[in-house]
Amino acid sequence: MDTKKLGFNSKLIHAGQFTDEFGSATVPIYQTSTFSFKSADHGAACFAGEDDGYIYTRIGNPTINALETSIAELENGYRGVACGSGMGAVTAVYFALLGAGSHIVSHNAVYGPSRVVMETLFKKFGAESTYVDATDADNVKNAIQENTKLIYIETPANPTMGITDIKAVVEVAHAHGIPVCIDNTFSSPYLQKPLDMGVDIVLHSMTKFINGHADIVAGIVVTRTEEYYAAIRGAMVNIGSNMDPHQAYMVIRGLKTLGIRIDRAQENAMKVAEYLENHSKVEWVKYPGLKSHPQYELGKSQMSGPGSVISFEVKGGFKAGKVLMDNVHLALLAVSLGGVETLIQHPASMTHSKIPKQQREEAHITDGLVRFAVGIEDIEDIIADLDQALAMI
Ligand code: LCS
Repeated sequence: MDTKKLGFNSKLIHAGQFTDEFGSATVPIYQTSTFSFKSADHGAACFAGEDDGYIYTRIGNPTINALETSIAELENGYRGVACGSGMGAVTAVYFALLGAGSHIVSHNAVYGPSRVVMETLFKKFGAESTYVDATDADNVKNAIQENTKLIYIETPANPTMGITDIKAVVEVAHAHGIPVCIDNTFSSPYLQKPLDMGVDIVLHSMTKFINGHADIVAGIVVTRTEEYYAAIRGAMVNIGSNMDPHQAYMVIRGLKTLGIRIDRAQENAMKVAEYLENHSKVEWVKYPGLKSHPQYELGKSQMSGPGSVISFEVKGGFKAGKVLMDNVHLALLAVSLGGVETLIQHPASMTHSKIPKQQREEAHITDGLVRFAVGIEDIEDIIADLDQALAMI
């Protein structure tokens, strides 16, 4: 079946899938580290790339390949490189495209470790980085240097929910011959398709929406061209940020319901955002579905829905935010997002705590910012939980 012609929700279930001699309805788990060759010549041909037979699971595995094929198709990309975690995917991209004397321009409010790894580990090896407010593409343009090898954007950004104009950044980058990588974790391919907007590389922490059940850590990179694919797969294989076959099976299982999960979560999120915006104890709310979001129109033009992550601050800042976090019962006080369960966390002391305070403030990650990842529970229960916790402030 040519799954490329199917609708998105049908692709979620059928793209990249294969069966075995028993007619298994799901992709089997090839829980093996290595694959035997038919002959010495066959082994040599596999290593030479003249035969596409499997060699070793760090290099490739049928279960992992099913997931890679599926996500690549959902993103309208060339091929995918699955990784053991979202950070495995981020660093595989950095390793493939950066080196001593090279430079990256990135958004100042990306997921904390995606920035910290550049400013600590990659810096140690002589790669430079500039973090700017990429929600204004002119800032990206002005930060480009002679040695800039990658523009790296997260949109919507974690945790500020700032939205970057993807097409504007692509235009600026490509005018200088620089590739663009978008971390599409917050939207998933269901809501946003960066490769269709001219982006070269897209990546995900599949720990979030794609798997969606808070039981797996995983990542993936999808490229538009063979050239970037080969470079990133090579990096992934050599640094060993590969996925495990059982992990791939779990992600495939979660992926199938991506569309209906996001539909429900963002319907809930819209109601939560409106509730928060009208609450007397709430200072501000940032959610791409609210007209008050500074890039509301841009968000609508490049995303088919606002997603289900909200950032907000209660009056009284961090002290009051702490009372809220300590008094919710349905929402779990936990990092991560994109699962079926509602989560609440405090970026300044948790996910973004390794970023110095001054840099956090420049990126609008204020000490009072609370991140709320809305799940698929009954909306009445989510709001009742928030209501009783806000009453404690
Ligand atoms: N990119 C984004 C946008 C993320 O939110 C995360 C994780 C990563 C990459 C890294 O993925 P991982 O290695 O964890 O699969 N974000 C987290 C968060 O906001 N709370 O906990 C993890």
